[in-house]
Amino acid sequence: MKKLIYSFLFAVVLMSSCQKKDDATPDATNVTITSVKVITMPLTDNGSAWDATDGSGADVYFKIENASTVFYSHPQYVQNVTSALLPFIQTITNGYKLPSLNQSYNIGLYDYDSLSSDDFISSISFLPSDYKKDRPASKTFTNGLVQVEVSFSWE
Ligand SMILES: [Ca+2]
Ligand SMILES: [Ca+2]
Repeated sequence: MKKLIYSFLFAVVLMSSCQKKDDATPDATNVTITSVKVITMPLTDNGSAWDATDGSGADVYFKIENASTVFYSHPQYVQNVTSALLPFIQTITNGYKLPSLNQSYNIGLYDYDSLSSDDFISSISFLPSDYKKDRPASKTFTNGLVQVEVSFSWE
């Protein structure tokens, strides 16, 4: 018996990739915090000086943190903050890339105290994924007496 060998010609179907021309910027997958501007903050600790020893104002720096982790602590403080020093900006050299967009972060303001543990002043909180569509260059957050503008770099 002879086997008949049939050759088949397969037509190559070009898959059209259905690429949509989308003008909208895609959702961001990462965000880097580049600076924090303190616009307002409580200048006293419920009426008392932040530094009771010399009656001076707070020596302010910020942390990026949540309830369990300090992700970043700014290495410099602005000394003896009074209303005349507001607003001030603290810039993060090379920025700090957040580990995830899908968890909340606090920007905590602290009063550096050389002889005791630093005083917590106040904080604002945000969830980066809320802004991944809009990719704002900066966003102002308010919590009571505290108003902070956070600058972002999205990618
Ligand atoms: Ca203090
Ligand atoms: Ca002080």
